[in-house]
Amino acid sequence: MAFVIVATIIVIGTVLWNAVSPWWFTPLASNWGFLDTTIIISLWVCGVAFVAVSGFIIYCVIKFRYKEGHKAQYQPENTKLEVILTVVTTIGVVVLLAPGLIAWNMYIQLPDDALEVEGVGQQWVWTYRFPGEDGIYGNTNGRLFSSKNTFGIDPNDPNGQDDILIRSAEVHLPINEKVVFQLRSKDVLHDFYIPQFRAKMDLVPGQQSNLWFEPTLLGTYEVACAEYCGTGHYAMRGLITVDTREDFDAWLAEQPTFFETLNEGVEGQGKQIAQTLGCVACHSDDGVNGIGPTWKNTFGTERLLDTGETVVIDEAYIKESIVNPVAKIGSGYAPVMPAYATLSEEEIDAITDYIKTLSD
Ligand SMILES: [Cu+2]
Repeated sequence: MAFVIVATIIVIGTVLWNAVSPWWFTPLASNWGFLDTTIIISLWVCGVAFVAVSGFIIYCVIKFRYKEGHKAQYQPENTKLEVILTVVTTIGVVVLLAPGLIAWNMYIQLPDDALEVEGVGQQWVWTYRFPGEDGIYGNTNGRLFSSKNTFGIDPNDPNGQDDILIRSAEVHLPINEKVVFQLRSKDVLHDFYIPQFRAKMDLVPGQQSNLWFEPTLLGTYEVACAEYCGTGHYAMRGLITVDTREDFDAWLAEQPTFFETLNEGVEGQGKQIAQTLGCVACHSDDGVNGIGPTWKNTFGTERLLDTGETVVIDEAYIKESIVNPVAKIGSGYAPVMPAYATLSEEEIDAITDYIKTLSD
């Protein structure tokens, strides 16, 4: 009897939990309502099966409990029951699978009339590129990556000159317009995921993957990397702001083209390099320590090292830490920073200058 009571409480509790739980989807902000429908259909199929099977077990425990003089019967064949179970199970499995196949088919049919944006993932930042006025992206090549050309765009390709580069983690999109994200990764597997859009796609190094959706709600939404990609994975966050078309156009007009970034002065270059190399994923500029120590108000101060010695944070220490990070590890930090030995003297100076400006 104890089993019957416990099982009944579990079944009723599970149903109630699903009915009244505050844990539910965030409000939908894209066209992908069908994905919610698919999940709800699956929940219903599984829920009905769970209640039916549990109910049947509870019924059997009560009905066939031990009684003096009663004997079990052996009934190896029951065609009618087998047919019913096979048909019901088949319907259940079809209802579980079919909506997912339909949704996937819609998901991979890219619309022709969509806005195109390239999303680039790297450990541990997102950046974006629009094809510019000509609507054609410039060719890219992994060999061309540098701190000045973080997208690896061919500087001799005329199609690339007007490409608009978003060298920060925040990108804007116009509301109620279809958008196709062409996704590529510079290093390892990442996954571009915006929970409110129900849209998600892996980035595979050496390949382009596509993700399309249509934002339907104004607002700012977080892009979370949904594929474990190293120590800084949790910090690999981006933002998508959905604007009206006018606001979007105004924002886009402020962003630099590839041609402009090639010819920009040294001012702000350190910040830009820190941004695009991904330094900022671990080193904040607001005083909060992350995977690495913050850069805010640290220049000129002393740092305790894991060896127990202290070191003054001066230009020499910063430069050494960029090209050979494990030489002097701050106490309490893991030696996980990659060495940036290929940066030019000029680039290292730019980053060092930038770090200096962050101290009063
Ligand atoms: Cu990632």
